[in-house]
Amino acid sequence: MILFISDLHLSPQTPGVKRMFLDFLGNRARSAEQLFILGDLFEAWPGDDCIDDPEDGFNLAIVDALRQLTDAGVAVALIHGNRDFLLGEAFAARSGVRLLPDPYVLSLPAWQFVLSHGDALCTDDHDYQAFRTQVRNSAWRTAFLAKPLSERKAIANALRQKSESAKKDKTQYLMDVNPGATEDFLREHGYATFIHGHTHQPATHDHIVDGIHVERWVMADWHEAIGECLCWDGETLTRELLT
Ligand SMILES: [Mn+2]
Repeated sequence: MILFISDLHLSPQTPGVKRMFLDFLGNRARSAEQLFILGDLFEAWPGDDCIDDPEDGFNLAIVDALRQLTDAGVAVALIHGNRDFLLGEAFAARSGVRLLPDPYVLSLPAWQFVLSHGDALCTDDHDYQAFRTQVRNSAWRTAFLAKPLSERKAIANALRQKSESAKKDKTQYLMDVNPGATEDFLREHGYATFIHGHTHQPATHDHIVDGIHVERWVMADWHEAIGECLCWDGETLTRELLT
C-alpha cells in the first residue's frame, strides 16, 4: 500500500495538525510500504540547521518521528513545496526521507502516476513564478543559507505575511493551476494519473487530453481537526479522511 499526503503546513501555531501527523506516522503510515509527501509539510523551513535550534524543538520532534517511521521500514519520500523548498540533505539524512525532484514519475506494476507539489503549474501568477525562479537558484540559496538562522527566520516570516496579504488580492484563477499548462503537463508525462497539492482545492478532475482520459487528484490541506491521505492499494486510489 502506498500513501500520499500534502500541505500540512506544520507550525507551532497549529498544534492539532502536529498531533494528527504524529498519530498518522505512528499508526496509519506504519502499514504502508511507501509514503509520499507532496510538499508544504512545513509552513516554513529556514534551513536544515533549524532542526537543532535551541530556542525551538518543534522541528526536531517532527524529524525524529519521521526517523522512527523510516527506521521501521517504511520508505518515505518528499517533494518540496513553496514553503519548505529549503529542506535539504541534512534533513534527509536525519529523517531518512528521500528528496525527490518535482515532478516525479512513479511507475508501479499496475499503474503510472506523476507527482508534483503543483505550484509550477500556477503559471498565471507571474509574481509568484518570479519568486519561485529566484529561490530555486543555487546562488540565491547559498547566499540565503549563509545568513544567521535568526535572520533567516525573520525573512521567512516577512515573506509569509507578504504572501498571505497578496493572496487576499488574488483572484481565484491565479491560485489554481493553469488549464493549458496542466494539459501540456499531462501530455508530457504520458497521460499518467496526476497527484498534486498546493491549491488547497481538493477534487478529482477528469481531463480529456488528445482523446485520452486522465485523472488529476488534488489533495486537501490539513486543518486542526481534519486531514487527508490518498491510498493506493495496488488497484484503486481512494481518499481517506484523517481525524
Ligand atoms: Mn504550496
